[in-house]
Formats: sequence, structure tokens, C-alpha cells
Amino acid sequence: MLNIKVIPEDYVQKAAKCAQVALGCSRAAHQAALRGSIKLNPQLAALTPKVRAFVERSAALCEPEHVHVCDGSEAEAGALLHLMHQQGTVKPLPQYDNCWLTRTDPADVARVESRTFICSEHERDVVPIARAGRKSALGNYIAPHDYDKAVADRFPGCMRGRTMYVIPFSMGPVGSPLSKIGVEVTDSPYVVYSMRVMTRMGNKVLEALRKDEQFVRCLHSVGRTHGTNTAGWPCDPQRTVILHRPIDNEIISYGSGYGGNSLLGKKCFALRLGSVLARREGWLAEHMLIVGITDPKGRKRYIAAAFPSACGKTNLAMMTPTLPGYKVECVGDDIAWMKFDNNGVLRAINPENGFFGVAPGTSTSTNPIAMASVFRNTVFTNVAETAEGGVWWEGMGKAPEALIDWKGQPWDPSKKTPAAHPNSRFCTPAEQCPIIDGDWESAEGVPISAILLGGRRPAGVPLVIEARDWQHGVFMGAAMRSEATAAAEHSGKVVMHDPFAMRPFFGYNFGEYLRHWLSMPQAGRQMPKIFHVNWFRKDQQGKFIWPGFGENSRVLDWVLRRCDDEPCHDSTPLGYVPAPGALNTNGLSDLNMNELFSIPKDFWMQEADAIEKYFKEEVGDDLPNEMWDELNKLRKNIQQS
Ligand code: OXD
Ligand code: MN
Repeated sequence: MLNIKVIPEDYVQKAAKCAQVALGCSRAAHQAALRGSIKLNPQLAALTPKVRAFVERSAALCEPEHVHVCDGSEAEAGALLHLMHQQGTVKPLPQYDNCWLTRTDPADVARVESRTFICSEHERDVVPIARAGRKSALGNYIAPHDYDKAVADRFPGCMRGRTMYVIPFSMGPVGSPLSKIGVEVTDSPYVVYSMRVMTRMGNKVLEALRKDEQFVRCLHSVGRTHGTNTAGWPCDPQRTVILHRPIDNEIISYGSGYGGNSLLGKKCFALRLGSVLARREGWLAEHMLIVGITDPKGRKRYIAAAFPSACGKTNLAMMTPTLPGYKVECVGDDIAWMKFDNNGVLRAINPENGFFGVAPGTSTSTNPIAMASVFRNTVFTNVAETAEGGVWWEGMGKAPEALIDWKGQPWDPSKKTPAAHPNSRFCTPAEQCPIIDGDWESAEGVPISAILLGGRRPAGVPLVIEARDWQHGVFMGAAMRSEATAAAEHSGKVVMHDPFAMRPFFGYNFGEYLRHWLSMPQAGRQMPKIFHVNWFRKDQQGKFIWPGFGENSRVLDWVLRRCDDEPCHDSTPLGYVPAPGALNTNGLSDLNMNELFSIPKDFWMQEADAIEKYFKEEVGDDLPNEMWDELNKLRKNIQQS
């Protein structure tokens, strides 16, 4: 749980009062707190009353030197870059057009799941009831009292001497009925600049707020600096905490400037709070890419796909298909908000406006489209720098002679440390993607025909399996597992359970999440088919069996044919797989189809045991019975095979 510092009682009381002032006290009280303490920017007068009250309360708590309301303009973005350059946060990359390099503090390089909490009155709102005596690791709960204390311990005066930026932002196209608005206040110009890429922000959102004043309050500070790169990257890694209080539409993040910890529209809003809103309002907020696929007959369909962080979502979202006649267009690479429309069609929007993609592994052969997107108007974080003022990362191609590594030191390949951090990123406007879909900003969203689930499974799991029906698909999602990646603080090649690729992002009890998914089929709705895919199976020698990347279009071809109900499948104990010859493998040599699709009985008996253990230990009484029914079916099918 939270490591709350022991501090003198009178300080706690003072700070708690201050926090109360900041987070929902009466107007009179916060005005009293403000009196004489900070200079207020005249821009504040233009804010709607609720936004202004939030900004003023935040300012009273954090005591910034200045408050700046972001308009989202080019001029503002230029000024931010200039300031960050002066402060040593970014440096220009002269080899490209308007590209910048940031090196973070080495202690602030990824999402910190262990310090990310959801607050609610009852623990069970957030964490499933696990087997007696064990605490479920699904969902990190914080009680309201500890939440307030965590804020009181960290925020009072934390922005002294800094500017507090106010970022009005929209998740989704401004004005779409599927979009939602947030306001993030932050003391990090890097966050402002990145939010301008990752969301729609500025005056147009303030305008929208004048019509509907509802918004999610996001408070962020990099904290009173205790990092090592204090000039360029202020942060307070020892005391980092990321808090969500869904009942109040509130996110509060302290101590980290990195990605999902600080760009609060992304994981915090679009997934954690989003999943709560989605359940309340009857839609789905998911960790999924969205892609449009046109087949050789010219028919276009869209699919959404859930893979855990750093498992190739961006690659699939921007795939260059090798199958002749196919065309792929990108709607989004990380998050999907999906809702059934009045005609029963599931429609999806990408709530984001940019790509915050993992750089290592991206190359002209793995993802030429990303490579064609990222060398303009991009902030690179923690990649290596070349002598010519360019960037490099592992997997991009041959390493240039002289490199500066992500820590700013000359890189010595003999030391075997990576030149770029494994979770180094590019932050790039989506509109720069050469295959961005014509409808990527469509207000009503794009129609979803199929949902793919998957992960990194080196052993036992076939290339593609179609769920027999929706309930079976929900079970597949609940049972998802994947090798850990560098996107969060986990290390090693351990295979982790990651249901629906949402394990770090559930905003409420996972058992209830499953019930919500199970409630989706309703009269008049056209349910998308659900598939599980695994591009990462290895042979006895540890080599990938399937070539992946553009060749995954062969799997998409089969998926779309199944969406047309073409009888090109065989039934197996796990679900449907391509019938012999149905997966188009023309031109692929040395492909061991038997190994790719084998269903080893011992492996699957163990897998069923692991799923049972996980369900019992992590979800317990909150698991819907339908999931036990599906597990029993799986066991029976495997036993009889
Ligand atoms: C991401 C993640 O940054 O999933 O998208 O960690
Ligand atoms: Mn992600």
C-alpha cells in the first residue's frame, strides 16, 4: 500500500485543509485560501465557472508562480519548445523537421503500476473478492482517507516557482457524441507539448465546455524534485503516486513526467476512468487498436484488437499487408471507445490524436509506415542520439559508429547495455501517418466487424482461434496471458495474466467488467466475432514459427472470411481454426503448420489449471458463473481430444 511519510500532526492538518480546498471545497473557502497568495492570469476570466473553480483550487493547493491557460496554438507550442530547450528538457534533432529529444530521469522511464490506485468507498468496487486470506492483485485500491492524505502529503506548494499550465482537452474528435472532455493542470511543459500531440486541446475545447460544462479533473505535478536529472527532468520517483477517484471524475498524479503516468488523457482517463464511465453508460473503453481493412473485392471492414503493452499494436495498426489486393488503414493504435448505435452496429472511435509508440523494434522492415510518420513534429524520449543529430534504437538497423545512449553517455556496445531504453517512445501526430483512415475522426465512429485478442505466447497457443460465440470470446479475454514487456516496471520474460490486455487499466472490479462484456449481446445488435491470435509462438529451437508483421494479413484475410460466414474453419477443443488449406500461405516457405496450430494436451491441461488458479485467487466470488462454465468446457474438450 501507500508509503505515507510520517510528518508532524499540525502539518498534516494544515495540508489536509489545503487539499480539501483544492479538491472540492466551497467557493468561499478556496477564495479565502487564494487571497494574496498567487497572481491570477486574466485568461482565467474566460474559463467556465466549473473549470475556473478547479483551476483556482489547484493553484491554491500547488502555489505556482503563474497560471497559463493553453490555447493549443502553434505559437504556444513553439514557445513551450523554446522554454524546454532553455531548461534542458529537450534538444533539437537537426537531422529531421521539428523533432526533439528528451532524456528523462533514469528513475522515471515507465508506468508505475505499483503506485497507481483507484479510490472508492468500498474496496470491492475496485478489487474482486479473492479466495479467503489472499489479496487479489487485480486492481489497486486506495481508501478515501488515504487518497486525501496522499494528496495532502505531496501537493501543497509543489509548484512553487513554476508555471501551472491548464490544458483543456478532448478525448475523441471535439463534438462527437462518443467523445469526452478533460482539463489537466500540470507544471510540466513536456506534458503540455505531448498532450497537444496526443489529444485535441486548447480553445476549441474551451468552446465545447461552454456548451456542456462536464469534464474530468486531472491534476498533475512532477513534484518537488528528487530525481538525478533535476534540471532537465524534474520528478520525485520515491513518492510517485497516480490516483483515480471515478465517483468525482478526478485523476491526480504526482512525481512522474513519463507517458501514462503524466499524460492523463491516455491510460488514466481513456481507460481507467473511461471503463467506469463506459460501464455506467453502456459502452466499452478498451486497450485496443482500430484498423480498417479493404479486401481484394474492395469491401472495407474494421477490426479492433487488444494486445498488452508493447506487443505490436502499433505494428498491426499500420501494417503493410503482403497479401495481394489488401489495404490496411489506421484509425488508432492503442485505445478504442466503442458503443452500439441505434442500428445495433458496434461503432468505435480512437479517443487519441497521436501515437505514443514504443520505438525499439520499429524499422523500415517491421513498420515502414511508422518510420514514414515519425520523423516530423515528433518528440522522442529516451532513444539514442547519433552524431548527425538523428535518433537510433535497437531493432532500427545497423548501429551507427558513434552514439549517445539514452542516459546521455557515449554508448559502448561491448557493455551490452541498450543504447535506447526498451520503453523509449515517439510521440507523433496521428494525422502524419500516411495510411491514416479517411474516417479516423468520424464523429459516429467506424463499424467494428471483429475483435482480436492476443499476447506474446512462446509456447502452446495456436496462431489464430475463433471463439464459438460471444461468451466464449469473453472467456478468451478473461484468460489472456502474455510475456511481460518493458512498458511498466515488470521485468523478465515471465508469462503474466493480462485479461483483455486491461490488467493495469481496469477502473473497477474485474468481475463486474466481465459481467458488462457478457451483457453486450442484446436484441437487434450485430455482435462482432471474437478471435484470439498469437504471432509469437516459437519452435523447439526458440525461433518464431510465424513470420508476423505484414504476413499477419493472411490471418486477417481468414478472419474477414469468417466474418462473412465462409465455412473455412475446423472445430478444435479451443474453438475454430482455419480448415486445412484455408489460411492463405501462398509464397511462404518452410512454414510448419502442424507446429503452428498444434494443441498440446499437457500444455492445455496446465493452462486450464493456471486459469482456474487465477480465477480463484484473483477474482474469486466475483467471477461470473459463465466463466466457470467456459473453463469446464475447455477442460472437457481437452480431456476428450
Ligand atoms: C502504452 C502502454 O503506453 O500500454 O500504450 O503502456
Ligand atoms: Mn497501451
